[in-house]
Amino acid sequence: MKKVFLNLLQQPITNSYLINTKSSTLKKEFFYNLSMIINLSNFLVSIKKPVNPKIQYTDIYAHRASQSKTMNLSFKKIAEKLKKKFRPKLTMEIGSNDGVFLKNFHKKEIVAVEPCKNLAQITNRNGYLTYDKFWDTNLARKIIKKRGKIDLIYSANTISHIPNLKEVFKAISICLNHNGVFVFEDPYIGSVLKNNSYDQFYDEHVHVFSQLAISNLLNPHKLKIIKTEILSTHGGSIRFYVAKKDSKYKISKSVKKIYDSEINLKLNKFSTYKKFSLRVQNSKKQLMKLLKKLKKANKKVISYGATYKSATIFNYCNIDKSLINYVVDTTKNKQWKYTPGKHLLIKPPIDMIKEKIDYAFLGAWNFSKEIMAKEKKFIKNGGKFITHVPKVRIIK
Ligand code: DWN
Repeated sequence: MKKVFLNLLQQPITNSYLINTKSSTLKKEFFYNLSMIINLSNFLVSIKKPVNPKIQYTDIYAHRASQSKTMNLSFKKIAEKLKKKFRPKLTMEIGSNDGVFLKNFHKKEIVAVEPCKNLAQITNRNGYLTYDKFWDTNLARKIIKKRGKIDLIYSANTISHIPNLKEVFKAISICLNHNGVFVFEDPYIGSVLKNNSYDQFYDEHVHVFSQLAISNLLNPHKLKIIKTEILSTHGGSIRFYVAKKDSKYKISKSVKKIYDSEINLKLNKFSTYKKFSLRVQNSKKQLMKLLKKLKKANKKVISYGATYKSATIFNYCNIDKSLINYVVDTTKNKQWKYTPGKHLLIKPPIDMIKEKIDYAFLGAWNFSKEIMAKEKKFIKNGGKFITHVPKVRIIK
């Protein structure tokens, strides 16, 4: 049985940055209802009615995974760790974005899958064979015909974006070597509940995983979780190591430990999600109260990082340019465009002191350490950051 626990109202497609705010452009903007459900038979948290991936992952996809030092370092670290541990002859990445993980491999040792043609073009140009297709069983068969079975499959922030997980895992089991390993990481529902980070729910995050849900979903494909890690990446992620049931791998203690902690957190109970939903409603009230108070006091407030996550916040809370002047972001192809739904202008990074900014809302709260380090002068000069995680507050 599937039950709705949270309604985040009408939302735009988070990747649809607008090039202008003419009424003819606004008329074409696509909105859908973002309601979250829990499937009480396998404990998977998903969007009730996901958007069609063909309108999400286009040749104008904006996000560039290489835009933060934190992520460059994190991908380098995991690439080195996986190479050392599994010594793969052939690796594949699903959802390779602009190649931030691929670049840690030799071009002949890795193949990539990336449905956004503009991104696949970047990595193909850099010499990494990239299939600009959606991950499915047809593609899996095509790849093994050309390259043979795969020793290591890695995927970050992609598997949770795919509506049909049955097809995903079937395709994995087709092309994974007998003793191959599939490693994937995505936002963790345990962290979302702990941090009240409801902005992890948006069109692309069709599912937000728990270990409980993933082990239920892998079972029919003769796949098993051999190890699980909880990560601080992106404000709380979960990394699964998956192998064939009859492979040489034993199940590590981490799997039982995380199972126990998820039962303890009651991730298998509807009431847990309902309570979370009340906290989200309260978070909205608190954020609106704070922003309205700052506006009344004539403070200049901007948002830092035109994240997909912040689209959920702005649209759910109804935050427009009457409350936040504009957004800053380092990604060139987001700059001088407008945020989806609420149409805040996105500027390149600015001198926050010269621009007389009083407060910056952390749209990219998951990089708060990196941002604070960059903006030391702003903070020293009396500038302040606002966050909504784990609760709405001005960071002291
Ligand atoms: O899963 C997904 C995650 C990993 O990335 C995608 N579906 C889409 C995207 O979501 P997001 O936009 O919420 O991700 P980030 O990585 O939190 O985005 C950070 C944004 O902030 C980027 O646009 C870059 C920007 N930024 C900045 O302007 N200055 C980041 C840092 C660290 C900075 O100093």
